[in-house]
Amino acid sequence: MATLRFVLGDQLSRELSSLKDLEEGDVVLMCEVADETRYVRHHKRKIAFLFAAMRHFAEDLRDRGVTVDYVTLDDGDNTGSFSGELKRAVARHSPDAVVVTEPGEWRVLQMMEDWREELDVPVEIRPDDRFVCSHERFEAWAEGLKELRMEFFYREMRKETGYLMEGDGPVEGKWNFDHSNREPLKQGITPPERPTYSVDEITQEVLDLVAGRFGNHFGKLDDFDYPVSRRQALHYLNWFVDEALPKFGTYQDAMREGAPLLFHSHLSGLINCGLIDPREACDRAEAAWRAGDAPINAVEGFIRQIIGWREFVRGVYWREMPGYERSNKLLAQRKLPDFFWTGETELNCLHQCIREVEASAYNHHIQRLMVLGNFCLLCGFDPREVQEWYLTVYHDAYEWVEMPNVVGMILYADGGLFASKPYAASANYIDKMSDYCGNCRYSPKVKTGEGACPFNLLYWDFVARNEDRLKGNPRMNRTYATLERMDAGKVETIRKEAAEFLDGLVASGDY
Ligand code: FAD
Ligand code: DLZ
Ligand code: SF4
Repeated sequence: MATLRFVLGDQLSRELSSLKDLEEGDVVLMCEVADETRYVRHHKRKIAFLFAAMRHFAEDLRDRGVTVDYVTLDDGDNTGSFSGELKRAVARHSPDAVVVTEPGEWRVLQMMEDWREELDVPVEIRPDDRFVCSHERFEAWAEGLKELRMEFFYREMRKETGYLMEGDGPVEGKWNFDHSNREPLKQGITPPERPTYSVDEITQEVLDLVAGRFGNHFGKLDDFDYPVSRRQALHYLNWFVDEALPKFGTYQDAMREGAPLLFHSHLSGLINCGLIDPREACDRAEAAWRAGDAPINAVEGFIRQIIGWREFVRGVYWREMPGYERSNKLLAQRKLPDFFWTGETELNCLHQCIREVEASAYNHHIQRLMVLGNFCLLCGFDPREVQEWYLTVYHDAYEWVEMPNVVGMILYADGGLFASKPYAASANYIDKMSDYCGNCRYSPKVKTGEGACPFNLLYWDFVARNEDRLKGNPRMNRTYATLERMDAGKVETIRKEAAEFLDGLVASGDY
């Protein structure tokens, strides 16, 4: 009895649920399809990374004696869609059954459910057990809660996984060491140099394909040196744990011009596509702490991001879809300006972050949250446009993780489902955590008039603009009390200058 096992580009794990009971005679189907490359116009580097990883994974399976039917993008008969390629493969192999692992996006789950109707063979959709928390477990936890708070979910995950536990309680007596993780980068602290991975023949073919077919997509392909095979990914994980993890916690929120990675892991792309299992990343981090090689603030912080935030946002996505993508509680409608695609702006913090993502398809969390995200929130950009941008530009972006981070975390578009207040901040935060302001035409200290940092104007404009919607939030009491105490003329000036700034943003729709 032969089974066709359809593996998607973000399911590149030998332990995948759909591959668990693989038998002789079974065929693994993998395909590069145009629809997936253009449902948003992904960064060139994301497509290259994923295709290179897919092709290496197929080779890896073949080396282990598995029959892989791999359809390349330039195959003349390629229909361009998952559904079309699965139908062709069913015709080619006449399997008794099709087995898939559930996807990371709601739209693809709809396709999979249609396959059950459209194909003449049974289609089994298995849970994705690479995640620690099943959908049922998340539902059980969230049931009856009006607000979902990551911290409480995280503690449950700690207890269930046993990470950093001592009996029933957390090691070193605390669940969370975040207060030690907010240092700006001190002078003289140099981030470690990353290992690079040379481009082999398989990856070179992919780079040529992407340069030829996706030349008009955002981003650059130059100096591609990211891990693309399981062996390289494991090597990279070990490097991170040894060399960067020890300082990961302390400098987690810091930003420095020209140092995009600092002590961050750069593992999200590898974890999300399946080359690294989230549990093995946490196992190694915990082992480093137990061996005395990494401090608790680093290891707890890292494990919290993975079994806390990562699992939590996935739970939120599947609980809230469909419909979550249309959330817009702050009624934000402004178009995303062109400079999000070109980086051509005088706001140096934005300029640096956009130039970095253009080159590498990566920004670290605080850049995504407190620079780019904060700006999108303050300006009131349309949440659909912001979602599209975030899904397009990052190599680790899939809807299940991008959407809650954008809708819930940065834009407060869901009205506070999991953020107790909007992450809005003036220039002070960016100035404290980075060296961007020193090289900027604006000054973080100037509040209005010549040289005033737009974040300062936009912050109070945002607060005033959303008074009806946010004033009832107890965590905004101090902010609104300050606004009330502010001189009416000053508020008027701020709002006038903010309006001039916003009117000056060019959104041609050409990108
Ligand atoms: P590290 O700082 O080293 O963190 C370790 C790991 O923790 C990451 O690799 C990631 O797997 C996980 N993690 C950390 N924070 C989060 C989070 N908020 N949500 C989920 N996982 C988290 N992450 C994505 O993987 N894909 C996305 O599309 C994505 N979009 C984002 C959009 C916005 C607006 C924001 C604020 C965050 C987004 N994140 C996304 C989360 C986070 O910024 C990235 O996971 C992280 O920057 C990746 O870099 P790293 O691997 O060096 O992470
Ligand atoms: C992101 C992506 C791209 C660009 N291309 C492919 C592809 O050609 N084939 C494939 O199997 N997967 C691709 N992916 C990843 C899918 O978009 C992803 O599997 C779905 O969004 C579900 O998470
Ligand atoms: Fe950004 Fe304002 Fe600082 Fe310039 S002064 S880098 S715009 S925060």
